Amino acid sequence: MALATTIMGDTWPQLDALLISTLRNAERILCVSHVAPDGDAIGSLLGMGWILRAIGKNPTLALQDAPGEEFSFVPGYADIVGEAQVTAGYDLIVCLDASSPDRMGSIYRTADHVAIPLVVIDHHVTNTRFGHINWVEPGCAATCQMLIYLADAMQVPVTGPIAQALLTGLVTDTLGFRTSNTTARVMQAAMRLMDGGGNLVQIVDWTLRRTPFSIIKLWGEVLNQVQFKDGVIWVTISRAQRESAGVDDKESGGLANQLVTVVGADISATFNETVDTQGRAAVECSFRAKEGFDVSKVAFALGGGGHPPAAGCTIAGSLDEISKRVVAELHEARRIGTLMQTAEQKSRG
Ligand SMILES: [Mn+2]
Repeated sequence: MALATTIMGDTWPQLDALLISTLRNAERILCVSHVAPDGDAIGSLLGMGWILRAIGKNPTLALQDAPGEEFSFVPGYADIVGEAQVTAGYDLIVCLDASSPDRMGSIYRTADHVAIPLVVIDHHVTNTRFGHINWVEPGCAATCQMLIYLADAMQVPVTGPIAQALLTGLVTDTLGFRTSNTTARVMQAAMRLMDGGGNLVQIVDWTLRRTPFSIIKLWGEVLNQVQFKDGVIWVTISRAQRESAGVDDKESGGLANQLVTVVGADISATFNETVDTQGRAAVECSFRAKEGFDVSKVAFALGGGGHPPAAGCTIAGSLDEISKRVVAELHEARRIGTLMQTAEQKSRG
């Protein structure tokens, strides 16, 4: 596949013939989603697996990091394999919900896989179009929403395990249909998945209404050091604090989601002390923004990615140094958002 093809918003579904024929003609398919997998990563990976099985394929579904136990209710969860079970012998790789190739982590091995056609299916506005076929729909609230339209185009009914897997990603990426990208089309998609057997109550109970006690202890540790200035609220989480609370590396229980609900906060951030792939000190940054503010540009400029209301990145350096530097960027993003809102109000009179 010499020419890269990018399928975007309005051109769908006219250009989908190449995508569909590529999927239909492949025999040995590797599906992969992103490191630190969330509900949309796992839901789109498993949903794609079920769609491909419906057309007679037997794909390998792989993730670098083992999916959380809170997703064990999703049909096909036990079929997900790790790096060790990934070979070089595929004729197609399908990458789901990942905005850049590094997000596939150790599953994508350039030496083994670079010659294999790569299909990218993603809804992140920051997607770098790193596949041979790139289908990127920033207008969709989840990659799982895109897979409903893919199933339609392939005449695969969105029922049973497909419905449950796809509804999981739609519910988790919209935080239970509450994010600003929850359009009427998202609700129509959800209704179709529920009609097809998706169990909304089960998904909400297992994924959203669920906080490990260790997370509550961690919040207790860190929240007395929370800082709030000029519409930006942030907190740092050290490895020592995580250890004392008994919380795994990188886990913060979605604290940035909680912080952005603070009255007067337009942008929130958590800074999680960690080590990068080379073993150097690094900080995992997670950003959230209220409607009208954009944290995806900040994350992308720092080597990460995401959406205007939710984005993140990992940067080498110390917790103190990185948080200071990034908070300055967030204040700038907040200033730009405020200016744009003022301009919009003026133009409306
Ligand atoms: Mn997603």
